[in-house]
Amino acid sequence: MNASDQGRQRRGPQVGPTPAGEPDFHPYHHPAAGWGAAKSVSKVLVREHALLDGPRAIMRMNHEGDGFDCPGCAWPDDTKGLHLDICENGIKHVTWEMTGKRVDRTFFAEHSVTELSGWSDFALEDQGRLTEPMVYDPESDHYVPTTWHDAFELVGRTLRSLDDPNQASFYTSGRLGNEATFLYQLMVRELGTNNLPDCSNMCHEASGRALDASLGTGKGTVDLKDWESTDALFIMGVNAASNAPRMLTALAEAYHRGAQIVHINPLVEAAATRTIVPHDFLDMALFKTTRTSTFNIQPRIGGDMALLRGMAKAVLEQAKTDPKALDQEFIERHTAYFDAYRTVCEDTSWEEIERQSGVSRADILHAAQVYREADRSIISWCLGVSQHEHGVDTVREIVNLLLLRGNLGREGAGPSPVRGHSNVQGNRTCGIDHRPGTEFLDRLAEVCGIDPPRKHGLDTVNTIQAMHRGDVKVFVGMGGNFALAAPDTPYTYEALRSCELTAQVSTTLNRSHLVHGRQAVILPCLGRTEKDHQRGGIQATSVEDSMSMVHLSVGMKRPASKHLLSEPAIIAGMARAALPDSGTPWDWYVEDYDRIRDTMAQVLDGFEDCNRRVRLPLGFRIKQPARELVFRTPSGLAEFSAAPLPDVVPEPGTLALGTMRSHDQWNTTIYSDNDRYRGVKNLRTLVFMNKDDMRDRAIAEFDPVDIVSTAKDGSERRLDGYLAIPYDIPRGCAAGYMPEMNVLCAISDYSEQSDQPLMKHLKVTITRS
Ligand SMILES: Nc1nc2c(c(=O)[nH]1)N[C@H]1C(S)=C(S)[C@@H](COP(=O)(O)OP(=O)(O)OC[C@H]3O[C@@H](n4cnc5c(=O)[nH]c(N)nc54)[C@H](O)[C@@H]3O)O[C@H]1N2
Ligand SMILES: Nc1nc2c(c(=O)[nH]1)N[C@H]1C(S)=C(S)[C@@H](COP(=O)(O)OP(=O)(O)OC[C@H]3O[C@@H](n4cnc5c(=O)[nH]c(N)nc54)[C@H](O)[C@@H]3O)O[C@H]1N2
Ligand SMILES: [Mo]
Repeated sequence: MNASDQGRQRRGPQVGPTPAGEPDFHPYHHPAAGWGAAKSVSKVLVREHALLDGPRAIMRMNHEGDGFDCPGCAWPDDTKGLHLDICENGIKHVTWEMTGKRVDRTFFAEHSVTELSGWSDFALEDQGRLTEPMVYDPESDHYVPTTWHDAFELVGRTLRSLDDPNQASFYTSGRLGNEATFLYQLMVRELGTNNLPDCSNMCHEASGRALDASLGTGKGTVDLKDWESTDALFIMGVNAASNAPRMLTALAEAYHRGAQIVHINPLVEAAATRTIVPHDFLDMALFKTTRTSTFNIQPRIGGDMALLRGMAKAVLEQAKTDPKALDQEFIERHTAYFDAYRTVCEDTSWEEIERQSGVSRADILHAAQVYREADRSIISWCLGVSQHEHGVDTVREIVNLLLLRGNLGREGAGPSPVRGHSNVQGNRTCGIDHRPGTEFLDRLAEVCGIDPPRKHGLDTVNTIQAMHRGDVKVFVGMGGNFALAAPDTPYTYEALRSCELTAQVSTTLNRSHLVHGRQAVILPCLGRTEKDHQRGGIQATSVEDSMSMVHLSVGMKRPASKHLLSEPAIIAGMARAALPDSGTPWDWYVEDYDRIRDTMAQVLDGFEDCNRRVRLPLGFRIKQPARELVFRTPSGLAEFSAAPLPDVVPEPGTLALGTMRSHDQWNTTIYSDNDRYRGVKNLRTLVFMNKDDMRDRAIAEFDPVDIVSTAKDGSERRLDGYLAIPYDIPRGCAAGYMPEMNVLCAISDYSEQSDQPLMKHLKVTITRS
């Protein structure tokens, strides 16, 4: 650990900008989106010098035919065709990529790595776009320019020198387009390893595992049309107004239609109140607001499974006198293990359900009534449900509840996870999986003529531990910001620093370039908004959204620098250098991405004829067997689960702390230290607490507090001097921002069910500093 890291230890990393003023907190009472959003957008456009290009690009974003896919979240595009479906945070995100600022060789000559290590993450990213490949020079402690050829040679040579290909690990952040993804996993498997950790290991791993076990598919089964026709929406553990803002439009439409909208979240987030429909300019002009909620429930952190169990119990109790409460025919024809589930519901007492959920029986009964009275229901969720010890059981409980009333395989009904990064779902579809299936590997072997390894590889947490032990010596980061996004910041830093080589493919400067191995390279790539010229002309890349729609994205902007390469070209360059005897036509693939898609069509389920279908106006939807009531489970049926309720009630004196995003950030990229919808200004180093929990500890608003987490193995981690904010959150719960709070998340604290770090449920004590 170097000196600047030590200084950062107690107060944690300085991630956000230096505050522009005094911290401020005033609960927000305005609708989500609308003019506040518009104002915030114009500020970003000015700051990034993108006033001319910005608006032009925004008009092309998410457009049918020739636009580029918003590189922001994975919410699907409007199905009604040509439609300007944009949001504040999508615009901020695009503008960040299109910034006029540049990180060039002069910048690196002026600032050593040690100096840059003392900068905030905000300041690093704020330097703008990387412009040419750079290699770390240990003599001078500076990054110095290198050629693409030499950079690839360094990566190739180091990979070739390993005793075992499993000594390398290849991370993916969910931005990577499908074609690059396919080439990347092909290279990695041709090298001989399945070490393919990805951001999904920290995100929706639990959802994938649960849906797979229950329904034989790793994905949700509904699309936007279903959202448009459902009678009841249950929105769990997502801050949609900030993280999936285009959902606001769907919620407002649902409300107008008379649908019920139940939000389940320890915090009443802005999407659970009212909105001004983000792209309805008339509504904006008239300040016309629409409600986006009919009922809000605030469970304790981790209390969702008990709440869902209570709803199921209520439905089953009702069924004793009202046979229509259940869809008996559906249960008999399409499901297995119903009796075991009914028994576990009957055996779970209401007292236990109320205690574990933190919700009154009356409120649970009301939610159950909404569910029972709806002909068609959708349950949607995000990280508030998945990043827990019992994330898999909880998502399976969501499916259990849906199955009771046959809410599957028909319009307006089903499970609908909200995915994170814009192509995180496509990454998994196209082979980023450390536990690949036999069928997929067989086809990859046959079509691509390689002999892929069969042994499962390392995920994110296991990669960090293996680097720390010295078992993994090469780390390749395909996008993302691994150093800061991963749990246990100091431990992850040590792990990365013990590597022989770290190679980062990135668009902007970030922490992962400064926390590096003995050798390090930065490989700067084109962003999604930029024109990708190859021998075969301008290339398009395909992406898959949260609802399994695959469509093309075409960049339209002049690249940030003439030295940038596309991600497929960078992968091909590394592959050629690492696999000199490869029979894979790497360069031929990169000349024309249609050729990659032709191979994908032969290997990937649901990609048949994809070159034609992806060019249809709205692209194509990957077939979902579960949607057709075909279940690839051991029983061939949808399987109820009957897990016991976990104990999530904090021990006396301790609190359950969840880490989350502010409104003005994209994961590790921080736009400002404001969190508009939660009423916070000029402050990120905060902790939201219940006012009674504050009173018990003699903590007043803005008092500095010390937060100490205790890991499963008993070890402690701490952050000192965070400011306490009284907030409408259940007793025993607290919340603060990622990535700062990763310092509190022990590497050993991951779910036994999914290996996901417990980022939403840290056991902490909080005392006045
Ligand atoms: N603008 C913007 N958009 C983004 C991102 C971004 O950083 N910025 N990140 C993208 C990515 S990668 C992802 S994965 C998604 C993340 O989207 P979210 O899941 O919305 O992300 P978080 O900010 O972690 O918010 C978690 C939410 O869960 C709630 N919560 C916490 N604990 C619990 C619990 O025990 N039960 C329930 N029911 N709720 C709980 C919190 O109050 C909060 O509302 O967003 C994507 N979109
Ligand atoms: N405590 C805590 N930690 C968390 C979470 C949490 O809720 N709490 N959430 C977790 C989740 S859900 C996720 S998804 C991870 C996010 O983890 P990551 O995906 O690893 O992190 P990001 O911050 O999204 O990555 C940002 C970087 O990506 C690079 N980048 C941007 N666009 C492109 C591109 O087009 N190509 C390439 N090659 N690079 C690009 C830029 O250099 C930028 O600095 O964090 C996880 N960490
Ligand atoms: Mo994510």
